[in-house]
Amino acid sequence: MSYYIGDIEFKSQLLNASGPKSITHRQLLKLNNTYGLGGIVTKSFTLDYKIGNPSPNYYYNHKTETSINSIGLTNNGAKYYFDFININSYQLTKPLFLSIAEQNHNNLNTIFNEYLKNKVYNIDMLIEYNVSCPNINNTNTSTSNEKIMVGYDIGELRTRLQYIKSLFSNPEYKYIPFGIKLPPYLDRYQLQNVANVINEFSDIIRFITVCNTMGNGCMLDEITCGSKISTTIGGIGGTSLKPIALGNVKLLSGYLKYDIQIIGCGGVKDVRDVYDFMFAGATFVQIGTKLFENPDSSIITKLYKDLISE
Ligand code: RRO
Repeated sequence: MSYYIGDIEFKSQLLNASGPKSITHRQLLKLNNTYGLGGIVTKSFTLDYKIGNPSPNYYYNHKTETSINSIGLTNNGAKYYFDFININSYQLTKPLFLSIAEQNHNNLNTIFNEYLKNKVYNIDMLIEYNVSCPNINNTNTSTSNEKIMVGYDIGELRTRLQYIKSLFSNPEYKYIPFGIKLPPYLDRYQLQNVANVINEFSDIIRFITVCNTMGNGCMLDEITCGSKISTTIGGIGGTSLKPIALGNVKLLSGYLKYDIQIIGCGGVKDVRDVYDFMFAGATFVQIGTKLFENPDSSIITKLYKDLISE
């Protein structure tokens, strides 16, 4: 069975979520070689390399199957990810989502130009624009430039998309399969407004990923009562996020124009979860927390085999 975003074909609806095991060339190649994974998503990157937050910046609670992270956008910079494509083009077998979290307009333009320069025609490259990282401005390591997250700022979201659309007026850009990764929304009016903005830009938005981790979480150690992560506050993923992600997918699938594909993300660990997201309106799902917890990525292969044997 095949799944599509535009005319890009995927052999499976399972994708990794940006972040876990997707920072280095080696990790990305491993994802490419994971049987059952339909496409690869890179760690969100910026034009320039970012070191991220000090460790510990990730913690997983086994009892609740819930994670917290404040990785802090650790990435090797755009050139590194375009190099990955060029060096490995002969062996990449799956569509590749470049997850971009660049906030600066000029830098974004540079990354889009690099995309065109590096487009290798035998590889399908999509762009997942991340407007929902909970760990950029609001950790206790940042003291200035505090700003509302773009995904929660309807005006800024529209401005960003207008800018990106202006880039698409270059005929070459028209062929970029573009989508955005949204944060979880707890307010229905806000969700409707976001859906309206996405519909306004349905000429460039081919897919949305719903959703990123839920920001402003905190997990404390049972004995010391100290924070499990160095920044105290971080994004919550895994099982605790699933009902919110599912509700967001359900509502957005009702509000959005039908040709915008939805990628569900939040607490996917078994076949039931994949079906839940499909029933809610998603075509694809991403696996984040469970992949972090699964050193050899065998969860993806198992999930795929379970799905095709149903
Ligand atoms: O790197 C991170 O801290 C991070 C990112 Br960019 C994101 O989009 N979501 C998340 O939970 N962590």
